[in-house]
Amino acid sequence: MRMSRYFLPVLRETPAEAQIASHRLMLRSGMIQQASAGIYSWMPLGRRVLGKLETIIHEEQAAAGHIPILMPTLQPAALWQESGRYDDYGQEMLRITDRQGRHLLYGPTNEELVTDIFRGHVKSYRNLPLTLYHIQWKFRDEIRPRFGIMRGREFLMKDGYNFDVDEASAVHAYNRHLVSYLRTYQRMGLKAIPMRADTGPIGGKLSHEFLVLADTGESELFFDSNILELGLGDSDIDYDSREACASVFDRWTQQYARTDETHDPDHFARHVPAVRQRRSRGIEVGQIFYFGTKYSEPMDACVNDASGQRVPVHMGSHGIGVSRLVGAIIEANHDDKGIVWPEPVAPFAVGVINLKPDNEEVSAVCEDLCVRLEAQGLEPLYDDTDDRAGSKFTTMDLIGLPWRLTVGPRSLAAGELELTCRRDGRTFNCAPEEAIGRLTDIYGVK
Ligand code: 5CA
Repeated sequence: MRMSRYFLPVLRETPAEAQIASHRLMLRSGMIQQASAGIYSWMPLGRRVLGKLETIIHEEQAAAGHIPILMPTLQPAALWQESGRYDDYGQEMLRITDRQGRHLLYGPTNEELVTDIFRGHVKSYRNLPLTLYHIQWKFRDEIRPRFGIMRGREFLMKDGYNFDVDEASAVHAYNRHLVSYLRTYQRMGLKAIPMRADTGPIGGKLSHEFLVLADTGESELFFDSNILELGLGDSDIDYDSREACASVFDRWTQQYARTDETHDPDHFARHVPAVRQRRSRGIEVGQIFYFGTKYSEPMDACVNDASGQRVPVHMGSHGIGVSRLVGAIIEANHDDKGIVWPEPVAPFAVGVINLKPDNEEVSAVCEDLCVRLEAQGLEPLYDDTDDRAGSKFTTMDLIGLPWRLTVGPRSLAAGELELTCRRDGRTFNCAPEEAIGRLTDIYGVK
């Protein structure tokens, strides 16, 4: 992509309304623009990052055997009256009446709608297990939207819903989601820690939130530092194996890790050695629930089990805050010059800076570089503008592409360009060929 033809409305000044780094940097780098309180437009750069996150989520959901669908943002109130949540949900729900006087709502979550889809079609345990999910905009009329997209009113969520014949298979679905979420966050360059959670308006008794450590997070966390040592290994999990998923669940949940909502100070003091007690803040980037028959019973979503008996299905729901994740990733990856994207979620793989766009030889090398990078599937953002070099570097640092290629007449005379790492400033002077080779290695191009 040529910068001269792109739409990258960066701001030079720091917006006064932004209190935390991610909000500030998203506004400054032209990723988002506020439409009204808690509601944002996603500009080209921000939209690209959302797209990267969605791709990772879809790939990990497919690996776990979950099936993508797409439900609408507007839902009929009647379904929520069936479950009893229409009145319970309170003022966070945006209620709408259409010209026919029909009552609708902008979905804050989708348990009812997906249960309605399920009950119309699935009648036998033989068609289970089934997990349907989508990535769709939600609306919650938060009383205090803040920190930009971090606590928005309209926000993008991946929400999935499992349908199982009994509790044991629904618990397996729960564990499977925990594993697949850990893998999803890890691929985004984040360490997200599952913590026991309250269930709030979604319901049920079993729930975990996933928290990313960050000083600016809204949740207060208490945990055993041992949990920071846990990883997923390089194992390819067998998602069909109840034992394999349960063992990952056990490993991650046997260490003390709670938010202020569920924290038990006595237990923490008695069972976690003082040297391992950690207190910190964190950003909630996902939550999983098991709520049994809370929706299937009132909505009559039943299947025939193996003995021919009609039973309500056991369900859970599982959410990832997709738009909030963009903020969480920036909170965890920035410095005083701007964002520092982890490679897997970067909006472009590499920035190419042309220091002398009016020099034919330099421009030819830059253009050739871009063609060859694109051929490898590595999208470059090519700064071919007439801006001053200093301003080009400032913008590149602000938008935080992980790697930068700088091409100018002086180094080119020696057949070289500069490859620079955004995170640590490491610079390699090398031939274009070698730079492309390094980048394909870094990005694992096959
Ligand atoms: N139905 C369940 C799971 S699908 C559900 O709605 N869960 S939730 O309420 O926990 O939301 C899932 C995730 O959406 C949260 O973990 C959080 O990361 C994100 N989220 C929730 N509210 C907001 C908000 N106001 N702004 C941005 N992200 C949000």
